[in-house]
Amino acid sequence: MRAGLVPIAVACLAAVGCGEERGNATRTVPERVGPAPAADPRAVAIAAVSLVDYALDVGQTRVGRAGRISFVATNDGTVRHALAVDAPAGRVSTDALRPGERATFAIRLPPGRYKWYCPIADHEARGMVGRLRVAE
Ligand SMILES: [Cu+2]
Repeated sequence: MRAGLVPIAVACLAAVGCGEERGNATRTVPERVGPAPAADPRAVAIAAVSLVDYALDVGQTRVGRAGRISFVATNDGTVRHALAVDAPAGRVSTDALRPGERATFAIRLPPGRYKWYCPIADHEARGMVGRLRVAE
């Protein structure tokens, strides 16, 4: 019996590192859901989103402060999902997340209203879309 010898995948060992700078956005690779979200420490706010079949289950649709906002997306559905935000410099998105995976990215957003959605297949049309308001 080899109980307890379940291999644990460590996502951050690759030479490319855990985060990825692209413009002013940083992203993490998908990881299994752990006890705490890996939010960007420089973020002024965290927007957490639960991706379900087929909706964005959001804790809030308003962020009270503009600036660097950390998006934490968890796939609580049964198929692959991702979270995308239409930011001023273009779309920023997580990779496709398998059920039970989580990923984050952080982007600097000025005050305004931003679309966030699942960019996979027809999921946006099926209801995985919303608006996030960033206050002054
Ligand atoms: Cu989806």
